[in-house]
Amino acid sequence: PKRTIGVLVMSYGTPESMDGIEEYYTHIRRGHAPTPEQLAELTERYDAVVGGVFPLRENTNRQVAGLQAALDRTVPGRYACYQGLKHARPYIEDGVEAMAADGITEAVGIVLAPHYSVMSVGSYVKRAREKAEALGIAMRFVESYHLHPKLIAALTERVGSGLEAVSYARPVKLLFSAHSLPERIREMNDPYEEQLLATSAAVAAGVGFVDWQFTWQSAGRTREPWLGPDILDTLQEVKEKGYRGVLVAPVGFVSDHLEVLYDLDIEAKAAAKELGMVLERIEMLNTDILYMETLAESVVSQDEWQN
Ligand code: FEC
Repeated sequence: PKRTIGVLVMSYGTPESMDGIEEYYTHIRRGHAPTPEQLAELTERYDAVVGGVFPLRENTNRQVAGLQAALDRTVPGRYACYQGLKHARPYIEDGVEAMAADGITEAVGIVLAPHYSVMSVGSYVKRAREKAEALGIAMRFVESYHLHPKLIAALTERVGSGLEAVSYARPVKLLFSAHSLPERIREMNDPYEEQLLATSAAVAAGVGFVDWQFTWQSAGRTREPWLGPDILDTLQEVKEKGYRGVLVAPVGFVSDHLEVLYDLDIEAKAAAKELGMVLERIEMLNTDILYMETLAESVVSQDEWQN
């Protein structure tokens, strides 16, 4: 009989309801509960965006289903997808346990984030690997897919239509963005920045638009320095140079969620308006077919148990 290859699809995770925000935030802070002020502030951000609905959960569910369908088109019946979330249930470890319970002995892990950092994808992989080793599952991982031609094509298409949508506010600056990380990743020779710049350059070349730069967003509120410049400072700088329109392409993210719907659509948009500029952002990939195929092809490339 043919063996089934498990596919552990990992994503950031989001609370299941407003009541779950404290537990979620505590998990992100590695077991340290937030202060009441911090909790209130995060709750307000969720309230402002979604009013009690957490779009990342539904989007991740749909992406996992979309990847399953893409894999089934490639090799029918060979792959079975399981979900594992970094900061919410089902946790990464729960996903590995579910594979073991179904008798899976070989699996591929992939994260719904295209760029590798030891602090992002690296920590997902470490947790999955430890659990898989404990349960006797042989596991391989997709570490990044930031230059996959289908990913670049999907992003290029979105940036192209985004530029058209803001063309009434020329001159337009194209800003690629991603989640900031503590500056100390530089001492670790982390590929994160380089991979993000490579994606940005490939997409800009794809649309043939040269007036772009890269900026960070959503830096954590800790005392250590985070990678900059932050998008709010970049907007100020862009304004001073005489731009009237900005298109943001958050290429470090693949889904509609808090960091896009609040940090960009509410906070950055308001900042741009204050400066007298128009800010638009590209549509997120969500279940874009080219993105689903990017994931499927990346998974198959790590399936060393073929034949
Ligand atoms: O919609 C949602 O409910 C979840 C949105 C969400 C995504 C996301 C992605 C990334 N994060 C990354 C790194 C960090 C680091 C810290 C950190 C903190 C938070 C907090 C919230 C949050 N993150 Fe997140 N992140 C999302 C949400 N993130 C909420 C806590 C409050 C705050 O600081 O705003 C700092 C942790 C610490 O204190 O030590 C570091 C990275 C990504 C993109 C890659 C990925 O998806 O894994 C990197 C989505």
